Amino acid sequence: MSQATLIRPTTLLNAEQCQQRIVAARAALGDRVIILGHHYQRDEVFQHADVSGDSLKLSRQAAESSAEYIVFCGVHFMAEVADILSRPDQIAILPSLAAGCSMADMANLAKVEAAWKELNAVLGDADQYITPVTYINSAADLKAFCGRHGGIVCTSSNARQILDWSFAQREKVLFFPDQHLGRNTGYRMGIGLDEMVEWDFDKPQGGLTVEQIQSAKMILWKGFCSVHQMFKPEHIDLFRAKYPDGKVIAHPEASFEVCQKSDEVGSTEYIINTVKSSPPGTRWLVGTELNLVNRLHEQVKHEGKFAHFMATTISMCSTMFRTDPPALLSILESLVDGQVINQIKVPKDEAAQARVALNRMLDIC
Ligand code: CIZ
Ligand code: SF4
Repeated sequence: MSQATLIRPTTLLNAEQCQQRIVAARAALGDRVIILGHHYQRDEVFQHADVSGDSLKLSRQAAESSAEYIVFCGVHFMAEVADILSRPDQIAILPSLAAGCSMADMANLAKVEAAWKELNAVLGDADQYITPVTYINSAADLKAFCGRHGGIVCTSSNARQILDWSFAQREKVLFFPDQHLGRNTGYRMGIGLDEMVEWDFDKPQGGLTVEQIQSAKMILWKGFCSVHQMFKPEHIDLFRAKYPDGKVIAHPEASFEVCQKSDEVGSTEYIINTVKSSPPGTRWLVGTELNLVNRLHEQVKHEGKFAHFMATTISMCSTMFRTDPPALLSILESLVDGQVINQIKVPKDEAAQARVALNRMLDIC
C-alpha cells in the first residue's frame, strides 16, 4: 500500500453526505480497520467509534484487535502510543495531523534533558535519586527518556499506583508535563505541599535553589492543560449555593483548589462510571472537557440525573475538535482506495525505549 499526504476535498460535502460516506467506507473496510474514539471527541466523530475510552484503554484495545489499520480519533500522543503498543504490521493513523495537545507540548526532550543535567549538577547523580515519571500526555521521545532513566509512564487513572512504584525505586520524582496531576495525586498520597516544588522550565535550574531541590520529594514540571485550568473554585461555590445536595467531580488536571473542593477526583473513565452509577436524581457538577460532559448528560438525564459543565464559558479541547467528519472520511476513503494517509510512526529505537516505560506501567496496572 502506498503512503500519501493528499487530503481529498471532503470538506465540500454537506454534513449528511459526509456521515453517509463515512458509514459506507467503514463498511467497505470491514474488520481491516478499528476506529477508536476518545471521550473528548465531538459527537459527529465519536458516533463512528468501534471503541470509546481514555487513551490507555483505547491503545490496549487497538493492540488486541486484529485490525490492520488503527484510526485514532484523538490527539497525536495517543496515536503514538497506539503505534508503540500495537503489532509491527498494524498501522496507526491520526485523522487530523493538527490534533496535538498543548499540555504535552509544554515539555520537550531538549528541556527535560537540560533539566536532568541541572538536577545532576545539584544532586550528584540524578539517576540515583530521581524517578522520572511522564504523564501519558507527552511525546514518545519523553516516554523513551523515562525508559532510559529507570522511569515510567502514568495516566490519570493509575497515577497513584505509579507514584507508589516510583518512590519505591528512588527517593524523588520528576513529574512532567502536568503539575496538577502530579500535585493532586501526590497530596492524596500524603505528600505535603511543602515537599513539592515547581520546575519552571524557562528559568535556569527551574527557578529553584539548591536547598529547594535537595529537600523536595516531588519536582513538578510547570505544565498545565488549558481546558482544565478554566475551572475555578468559584464555580463550585456557586453550584453548591444553588444545589446544596449536588455533587462535584473533577479531573486531576484541574487545579489543586478545584480538586480540594470536589467530592470526587478522577480520570475520564472514572468520571463517567461514577456519574453513571450514582443514584437516580443526583445532580453533578463536572470539571472536564465539554463534549464529554454534554454526552454524559444526555446518557443519564432519563434517570433524572444532571451533569452540569463546571466552567461558565465554553471550554472545549480545541485540538480534539480538529478531528471532524471530513477528516475521518478522507482517511477511510483513502484506505478503501489503497492509500494510507496520516500514518503515525514512532522511530524504531525511540519506540523500543518508550515501550520499556509503558510496559513498566502496564505491568503494574
Ligand atoms: O488518558 C486520557 O485519555 C486523558 C487525556 C485523560 C483521561 O483522564 O482519560
Ligand atoms: Fe491536551 Fe488538555 Fe486537550 Fe487533554 S484536554 S488533549 S490535556 S489540551
